[in-house]
Amino acid sequence: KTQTPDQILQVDEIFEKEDLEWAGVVRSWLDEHVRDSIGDWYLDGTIPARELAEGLGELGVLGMHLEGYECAGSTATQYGLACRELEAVDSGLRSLVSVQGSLAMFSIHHWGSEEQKQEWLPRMAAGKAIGCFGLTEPDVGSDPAGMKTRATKDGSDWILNGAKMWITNSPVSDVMVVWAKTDEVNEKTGEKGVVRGFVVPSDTPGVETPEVQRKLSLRASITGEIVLDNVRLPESAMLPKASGLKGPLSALSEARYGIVFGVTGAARDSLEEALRYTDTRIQFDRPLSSFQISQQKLAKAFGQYSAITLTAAHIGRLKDSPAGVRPEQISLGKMVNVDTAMNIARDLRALFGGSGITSEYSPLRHAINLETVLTYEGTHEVHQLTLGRAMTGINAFAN
Ligand code: TGC
Ligand code: FAD
Repeated sequence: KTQTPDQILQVDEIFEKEDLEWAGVVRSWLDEHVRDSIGDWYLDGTIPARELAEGLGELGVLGMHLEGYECAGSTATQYGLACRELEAVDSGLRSLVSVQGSLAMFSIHHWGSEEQKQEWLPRMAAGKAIGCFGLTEPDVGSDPAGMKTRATKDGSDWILNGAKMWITNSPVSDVMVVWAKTDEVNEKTGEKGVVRGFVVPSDTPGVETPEVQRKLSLRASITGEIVLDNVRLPESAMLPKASGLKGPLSALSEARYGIVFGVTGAARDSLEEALRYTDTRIQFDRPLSSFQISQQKLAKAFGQYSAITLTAAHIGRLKDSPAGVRPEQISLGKMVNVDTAMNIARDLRALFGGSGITSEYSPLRHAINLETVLTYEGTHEVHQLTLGRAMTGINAFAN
């Protein structure tokens, strides 16, 4: 008699029944619409973002944790469980949902004017408008305080100049949340330059979004630049409530939270696939699953999967609690869960022998995708240093 990892772990004692039922709905939708195609999209280096966004909008996962404006207003745990199912298929799919709901929609929802919310959020929740989020620049990644993109005033208009790099979905977006520095005096430094957010329709004259080519990781996701050449925007394009790095960092907290849950899906899928394969592949007249070394690999991966699932559940509960979750707690989850999920996927890949390097089986695809996840939304090292700072009180990022 065999048991699945989730049966041994008794996930129904970790999460509420109705939340797991919701995860089941997401999983069934993905089985029907995505799972069979993902290997081909990965090899082709693309994803049908527009068609998928509309489907995911109907399913109700885009901005599902936000209130009002045709968003579902679900709990953080329910949102996390949706991310887990999405990333069990591919990190690129979870990225699409993270960028839409946690980065672009959250920024407008949290920091935007009523008009901005009315204009964009219902369409984005339905997947009829695709959003992206431009923080990183060619010369500025881990240290966004050093951004070079500038927003200057011309009468009541804003003029944006600069470039953003590595922006998920910029080439297929309808709207961009772009972070730039204005000429205002920064109260902390006493120098000119305050980080502000701008809601930029992607067809605004002066905006270009060349696609990043030749990626080896996160291939089922579209990545681009945002080039801003004298982009003129009305005064109303600025997010009125965001001033300083807190604006983008608050959105990053939301998306990092989704990753904490999401990567447990990639780990679970690797484990389930390895169990299926080792059960049917015969060598030396025995199934691979009967060898002690195979079982050791499976048991080790299962132990690690259990730990990251419990970590995600804990952080979800904190986020759903009245006090909320703190940035360093999210850093803990992102640092541990991404690294561990990547190790699980990589170790299990070996059980597939030669077949494991093809797109027929998911663990290597997950492991390679997780290389990107380790880097974006704050690199592994940024989260280590965030935790180091929280524990020692010393900022080791810079002098
Ligand atoms: P620090 O001095 O710590 O903070 C500046 C202000 O921000 C506040 N804050 C936060 N607020 C909300 N949530 C958070 N997580 C926050 N973290 C900080 C903080 O309270 C402060 O507010 P105030 O009022 O005092 O001004 O800032 P720092 O300069 O020390 O931060 C350093 C560091 C390295 C931690 C930060 O710059 C950082 O996180 N860097 C990493 C950059 C990053 O993650 N980029 C990601 C780009 S987006 C992306 O990758 C999308 S991938 C999408 C996909 O496809 O899924
Ligand atoms: P760098 O910051 O140059 O870091 C290089 C190395 O130096 C890393 O190992 C880093 O940890 C290390 N390092 C840097 N500073 C320190 C320090 N103080 N101490 C110790 N080590 C340090 N960004 C967006 O804004 N929007 C998006 O939608 C988006 N999507 C992305 C999609 C993909 C596929 C990828 C790959 C990236 C995406 N990013 C996005 C960008 C991503 O957030 C950045 O790549 C990331 O923040 C790291 O920045 P960087 O690449 O410039 O690396």
